[in-house]
Amino acid sequence: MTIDLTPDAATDSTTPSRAPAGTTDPALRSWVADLAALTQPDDIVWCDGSLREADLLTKQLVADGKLIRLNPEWRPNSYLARTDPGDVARVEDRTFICSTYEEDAGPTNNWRDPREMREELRDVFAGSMKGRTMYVVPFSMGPLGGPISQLGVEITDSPYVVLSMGIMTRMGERVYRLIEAGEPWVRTVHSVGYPLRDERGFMRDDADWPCNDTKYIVQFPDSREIWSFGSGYGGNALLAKKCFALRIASVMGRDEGWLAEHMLLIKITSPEGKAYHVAAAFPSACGKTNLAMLRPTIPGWTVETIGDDIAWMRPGADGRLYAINPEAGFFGVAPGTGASTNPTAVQTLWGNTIFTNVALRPDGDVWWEGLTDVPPAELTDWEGNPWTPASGRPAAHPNSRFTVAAAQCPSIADDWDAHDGVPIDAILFGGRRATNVPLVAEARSWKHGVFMGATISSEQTAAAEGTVGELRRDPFAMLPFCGYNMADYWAHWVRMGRTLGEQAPKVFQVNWFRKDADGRFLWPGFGENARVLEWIVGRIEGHADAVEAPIGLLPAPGSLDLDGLDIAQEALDQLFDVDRTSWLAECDLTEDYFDQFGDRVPAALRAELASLRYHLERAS
Ligand code: TSX
Ligand code: MN
Repeated sequence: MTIDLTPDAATDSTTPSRAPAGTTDPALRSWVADLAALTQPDDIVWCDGSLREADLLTKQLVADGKLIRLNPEWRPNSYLARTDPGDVARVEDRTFICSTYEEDAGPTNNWRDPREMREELRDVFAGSMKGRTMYVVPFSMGPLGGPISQLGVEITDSPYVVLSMGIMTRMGERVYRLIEAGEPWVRTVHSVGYPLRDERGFMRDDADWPCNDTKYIVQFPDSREIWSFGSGYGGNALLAKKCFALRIASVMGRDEGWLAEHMLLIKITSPEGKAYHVAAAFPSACGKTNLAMLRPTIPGWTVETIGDDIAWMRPGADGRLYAINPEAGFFGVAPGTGASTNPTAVQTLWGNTIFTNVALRPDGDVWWEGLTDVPPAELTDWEGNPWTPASGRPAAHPNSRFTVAAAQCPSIADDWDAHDGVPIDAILFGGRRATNVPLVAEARSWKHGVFMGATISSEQTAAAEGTVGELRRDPFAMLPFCGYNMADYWAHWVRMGRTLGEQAPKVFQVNWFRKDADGRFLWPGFGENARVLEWIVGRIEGHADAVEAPIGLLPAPGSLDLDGLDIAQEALDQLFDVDRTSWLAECDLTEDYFDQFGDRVPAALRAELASLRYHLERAS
């Protein structure tokens, strides 16, 4: 089954006065024409972002066996996609930053010479869309025309990507109009790298999940361009997300004075009815989406969702820092999402959801590890094979995902898509630390907060990740996502503090994952984290007390609300213990870490490290 979505066919009789899809913008038209000449698709479709378009693409994918329609009684308008078993995650070793100079990519990125890479990509993309349709996907990151928003266009030969982009971004025709009016836009190109016609014109059958063993995820920060080849999955293929909203946007932010961050955004309302907005950076597997959808256990407090992954922040006219969630949907990890860990996410997924690599139930619904305590007796696993609880392997891939509109989240905040963004009151930096890092500590200054962000780390939890207990550093949770030299990024954060001055948000370090000597979590986490948020709000309002510790300001005894919580004093003491010896040892590791960036580390961070050592040595 093929469906003609060419401009003429898209102008149906029900909308006689509608202009043909596409754009009159000469730069966009010639860019698309050049790419078509290079990749040689059979057809070009100018997407308009309409429901009708999504519906036609979905029907085509289902007819071709590329999407499984879930039982609409349980999961209306929802679908399951199964990827190639070799195309299940982002490919960091094939992710390249092609700045003019290698030093501008820095020691934590794979740098390639942009001229050489351009030549290489010409060969790789030549004829890569033969036999396929090329889709032109116009999108806005953030509210259309908003002061913090940005436009982009993704060229892709994957209809799964078009559907996903329709959920994850504000995709649609109005973006063409803004481009025609002269708004800048980011060029992004994607091919699954599986042409259906060979050099001599012979057709081959399509693969169930077309992709290529050779993959490229390439960012050109100078020309703000993205080229992705060989993968149809997630961050490799939905180029608006990690590639644009973090890697390219971080460079734009550096050059233009704003911040593109790997942060969730929430709105907290106190019992007095006052609202606060908080941004928080956590590395992966720390429960960012869970915090974004937190249900407070303490009476009178509410937490509402603005974003679960990315925040763009820019100083507003009043000098405060304003943030938007540039995305329009959640691309969340399914395993571990269940009634006890995140009931709000489970409710969000009631319908209109694309699931990728989860398990299929005999009744046509989906399942993954952690959705329910007891697994179903029979399932089809993520690879399409029969599965029972005795199979001894996960039914859903550990990195399986849901793709769903943010607007469908029951805890979505009324101001989640505010045109001008929301004013940020506090920034949180978290890691997964079994030792050393207390439940919460307030930074003594903006610079101290930047130091907290730059030193985010997690202990290895599995042998596969390296030596168990060893620190894995993930500064600002941006390690795989910073589009330039990480040390320059820290310097940019220090600069932003100067711009914001007295209006800069307060900064806090949090850690839900500290353990006792027997390996038991000391803090119940999840909804109880609202107690930490309450103390943070108390600090903003100036009524919660803090005590000086070498590493920052800790809650004064009695200032953290523990009413109704069964936690022993001994556990509390351990939760906030600052051990001089192990902290001094960690300072040595931090110095080694900084040293790999040489003299590009901002002096302010070297000074913060010296100050931390001084405070630790002075403490008795
Ligand atoms: O997301 C988590 N959060 C943040 C919630 C708002 N997780 C899951 C992380 C994996 C993605 C957590 N896990 C949190 C947490 O605060 N805390 C923990 C650790 C933990 C796990 C189970 C218990 C307690 C702590 N269970 C009991 O106390 C019974
Ligand atoms: Mn993320």
